[in-house]
Amino acid sequence: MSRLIIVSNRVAPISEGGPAAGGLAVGVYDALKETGGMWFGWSGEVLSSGQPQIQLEERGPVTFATIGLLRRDYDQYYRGFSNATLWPAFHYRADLVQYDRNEYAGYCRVNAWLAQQLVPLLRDDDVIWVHDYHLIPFAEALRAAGVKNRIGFFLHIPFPASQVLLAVPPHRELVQALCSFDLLGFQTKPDVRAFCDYIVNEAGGTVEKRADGLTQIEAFGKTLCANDYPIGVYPDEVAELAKAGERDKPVRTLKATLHGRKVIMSVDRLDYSKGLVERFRAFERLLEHTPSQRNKVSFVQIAPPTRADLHAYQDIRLRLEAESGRINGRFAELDWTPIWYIHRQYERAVLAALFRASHVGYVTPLRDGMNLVAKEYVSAQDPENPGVLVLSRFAGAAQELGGALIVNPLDIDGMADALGKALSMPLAERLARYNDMMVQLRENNVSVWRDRFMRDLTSMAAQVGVSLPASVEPAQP
Ligand code: ADQ
Repeated sequence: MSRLIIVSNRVAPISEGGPAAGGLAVGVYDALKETGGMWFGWSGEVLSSGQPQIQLEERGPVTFATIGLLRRDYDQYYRGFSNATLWPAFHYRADLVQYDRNEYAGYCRVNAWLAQQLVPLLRDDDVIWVHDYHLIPFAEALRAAGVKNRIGFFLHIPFPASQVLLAVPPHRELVQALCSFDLLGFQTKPDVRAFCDYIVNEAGGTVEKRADGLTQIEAFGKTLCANDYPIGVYPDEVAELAKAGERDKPVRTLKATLHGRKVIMSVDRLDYSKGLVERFRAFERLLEHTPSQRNKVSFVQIAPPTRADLHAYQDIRLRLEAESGRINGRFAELDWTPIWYIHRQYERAVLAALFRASHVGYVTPLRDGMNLVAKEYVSAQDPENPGVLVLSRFAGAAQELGGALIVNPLDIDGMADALGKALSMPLAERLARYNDMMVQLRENNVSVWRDRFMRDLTSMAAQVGVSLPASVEPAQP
């Protein structure tokens, strides 16, 4: 039987229900544990010397195949080109892009090396699904090693407008490498449009909509397809977790400490793309302009630090510490702390219960491929008395969650108004918005995301006579 092989930069150390600060880890593991297969990638270990060896570990239907990275590879491929060049550029922060051609060479070298490590583990009929910006050259490297299997790619982060992508010096090589995949998946239609715009206007290729809805691309001598596949969550599972977590200590403590005050809740990895500074200022603006809200509401921001060895991340951390201290100093009273700023990870059940206990989900990234927190917040609500989601128009999730109060995260007054509206929204309107969003979340859960992508990838395989994983039916035209 054919297998699904997932390749991602990091194979997450996931335990059921445990903390997992990262949307890719959450989405991919939820998808893989149902079908079974192999998950290949970096173990998270950084070795100062030696020859990294693959470790295989079976956990239920999933085989984890992980390998360490040498220090130089980690610095160039992961810390350097992936996170100091691609991440800011793809989140429209050309001002933060740092480029070093040695790091780009390291990025390509590590992709080729990882591909060579995977090759001996592959069977002829495996279907390979590669994830995210760390691995853009991966299909090119597998093809160079003679691999003929179907290979798909899913980009978890936004694909930027051409004029922003041009800020990355090897933009052409990157797009050419993407064209070695058979199927490219993006989070939203605007991402697909941005990619097609580059193909037509910068690469001189062609794009054409097919009868089955896929966009067919001809460029760099290759033919491939692209489509949008918005990643989802399992809303009913999140709701169950939220109910179960209500008895956990952090949730009881939160409720006891609040003395009936309302809660605005945010949960993010600490990242400059998440719009945290603007978010803090909009909360400040609410307190400034609406004195009746003072001592009536607290804002809880949970943000575990990530990529702490990069300057831009140290910078955002310092700015947030300064902002939360300043705002608390300005408004706090002996019995009330306006902003609770917490740097730690929580178990999924605890997070879900915290979402359920809060009146407003405040999710305002400056750019975000999708944003699973927005979907988890809605899913976790009490169906009889749901909270309100305030959501940035620049999160991919805004394309689906029309029942949220959609805001522009650069409009501080607009966000403060939306917070005020959310805090006083009548039950009937909250219910209507919640029910509307839950229909959408149930229709497009993680299985649907995985199955749509796999169907499209394997139906292409069927056309060329490659056999398919038994669990995945080819798409009907
Ligand atoms: P991320 O940028 O990591 O993901 P997001 O989609 O919000 O962003 O996922 C974060 C995940 O980590 C959520 O499931 C959340 O519950 C969890 N998490 C966050 N903080 C946590 C904490 N303190 N403790 C425990 N868990 C925590 C990338 C892209 C997104 C895209 C996802 C999936 O940047 O745009 O939605 O991949 O494709």
